[in-house]
Amino acid sequence: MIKKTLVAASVVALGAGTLSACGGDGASADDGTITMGFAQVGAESGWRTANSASIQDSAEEAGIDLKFTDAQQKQENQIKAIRSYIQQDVDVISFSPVVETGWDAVLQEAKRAGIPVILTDRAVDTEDESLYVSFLGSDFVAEGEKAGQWLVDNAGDMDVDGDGDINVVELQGTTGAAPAIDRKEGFESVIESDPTISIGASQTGDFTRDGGKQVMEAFLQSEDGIDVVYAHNDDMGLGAIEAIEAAGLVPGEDIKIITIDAVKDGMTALADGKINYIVECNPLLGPQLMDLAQKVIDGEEVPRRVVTEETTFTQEQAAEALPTREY
Ligand code: GZL
Ligand code: ZN
Repeated sequence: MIKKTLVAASVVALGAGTLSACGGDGASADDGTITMGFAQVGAESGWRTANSASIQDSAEEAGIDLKFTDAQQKQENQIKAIRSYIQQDVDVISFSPVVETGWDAVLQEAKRAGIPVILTDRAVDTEDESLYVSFLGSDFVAEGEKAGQWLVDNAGDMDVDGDGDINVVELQGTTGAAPAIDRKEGFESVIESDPTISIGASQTGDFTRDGGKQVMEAFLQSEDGIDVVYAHNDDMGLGAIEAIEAAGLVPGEDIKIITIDAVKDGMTALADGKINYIVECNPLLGPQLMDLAQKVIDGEEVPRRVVTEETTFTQEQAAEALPTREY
């Protein structure tokens, strides 16, 4: 049984990231193995697949007993999974919230059960800071800013149809998801510095390849003079490439493409010249998550926010990086 470090309720400072849970006994085996319940978003993209593998492999490495569920991108399924972990009285709960809002009730239940929660990948929008002990994930606003900055820096080559304006169509991620909201915000905050750049159309492709393809097919019908596609992830960018090629156009030349993630399929398209720039979003959160979980269970101080390291890739850099790419 994990001995939860019990402290008098009055000194439990959940918000500061110091957590000494007081509540029921952990569901762990007698040998002190930590049990973690992880409620994953789904399997919607190459990024998610790499993220799940990192979490599962790292749990094994760390000797953490992992219970893992895939919510098929539905919030109600994630909430159900978290409730089941509370029922099983796991030692720690972690999840990537598919959307930012609607989590307070179930996180209150976890708090009442004395089970610490670690957020990974995406953030929740809550007033109650005590509902989770740490958030490990990328800075999505910065990712959008990097994408916008590359477009501004290369504006001279981006007005493909030569009409004097750079007309961008945007493939947004899942409506209400932190990466979709923040990547849009970051991108727009940078491109507003160049009055020739504007977003002519913007719609969600739900982070999937099929979603990106369908929305791009519609944009190719409804929008004239598309110069650039800004896709919130590689998978939607890859779907857009299919639509652009089906329309007899050359992706990366007739229409420039900027995406975010830098998963293998995206990097391959970048190296092949079908995508022009990718901002990396690192999915390999597993090792840091397991380290945070161990610290939380041991009652050690953990940072409230851990921002993942990540970079950007041009076509030349992708060709160099591909052979040794982990995901
Ligand atoms: C970002 C992650 C996003 C990826 C998409 O951290 O939440 O969800 O960018 C994935 O590929 O579907
Ligand atoms: Zn133009």
